[in-house]
Amino acid sequence: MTELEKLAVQIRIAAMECFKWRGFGHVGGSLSIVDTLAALYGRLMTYDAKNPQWNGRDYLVMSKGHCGPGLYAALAVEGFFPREWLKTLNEPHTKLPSHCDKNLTPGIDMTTGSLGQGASLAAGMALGLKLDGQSNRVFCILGDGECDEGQVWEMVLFAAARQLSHLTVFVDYNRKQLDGSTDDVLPLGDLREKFAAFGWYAVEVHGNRPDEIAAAVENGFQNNNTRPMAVILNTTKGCGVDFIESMEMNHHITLTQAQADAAIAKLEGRLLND
Ligand SMILES: Cc1ncc(C[n+]2csc(CCOP(=O)(O)OP(=O)(O)O)c2C)c(N)n1
Ligand SMILES: [Mg+2]
Repeated sequence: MTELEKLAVQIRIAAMECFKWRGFGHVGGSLSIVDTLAALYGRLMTYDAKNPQWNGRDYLVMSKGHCGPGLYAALAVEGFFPREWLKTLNEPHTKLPSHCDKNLTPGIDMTTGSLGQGASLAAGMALGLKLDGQSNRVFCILGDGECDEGQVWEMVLFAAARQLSHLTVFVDYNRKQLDGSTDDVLPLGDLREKFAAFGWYAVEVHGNRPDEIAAAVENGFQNNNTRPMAVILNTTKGCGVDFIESMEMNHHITLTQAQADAAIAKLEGRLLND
């Protein structure tokens, strides 16, 4: 395994720990985005885990805010806060609510949960930085179901018009949303083509291969300095945990501690056997 692949396994282990103590949650969408989080925190983003508010950092907006637990797992692995916190997901007075809250969690840059809003917020952050002459990058993660929101397409128009070249948007194209497949609910078609037609630098990658994701983004940084970048991630919802991957509906599921422990043991085995 490559370093980024190992990091992705570590993040999946931490995510399963987090869900294990709560017993339920948005497991599918948290797991499908882990490889992007490994690419971001392992290679692409500039940050200081000991000083999360450092103003030289890059920003991440988890616009599909229900996948907060996937991001908390990455932040715990990177040392933004003690790993013990993962046991408190969504409990009263927790610092790790089910959806992202920038006022509660070190390393969370934007409060999200109402789908579509994070897209506009990320574009606003990128515009603000640009107006201030700052070079910090803003990354944003959207769900494919989230792309049903009109607000997303307003942002796509706006970011291209304002040449927000320091904005990179990932779309987790896992083909599933809350209660069905995206093709059944509202087909999105070729998302790469759509972003390109709106004036974006747009690429499509295997979204569960962290090195491929990182290379595509770095390539974009080198070859484009006027357009915002869209990275369409072809992913599997629930990726990395077999029994969750194979569920038809794995958006919000219950999980016993034994199931979580078995998944964690299997993931730990992958690290040991490497
Ligand atoms: C504005 C808004 N409408 C509805 C919801 C309820 N909701 C939470 S997750 C979800 C489905 C999202 O699907 P997708 O974007 O594909 O996420 P993923 O597959 O990555 O979990 C919905 C409808 C919401 N959070 N915000
Ligand atoms: Mg989806």
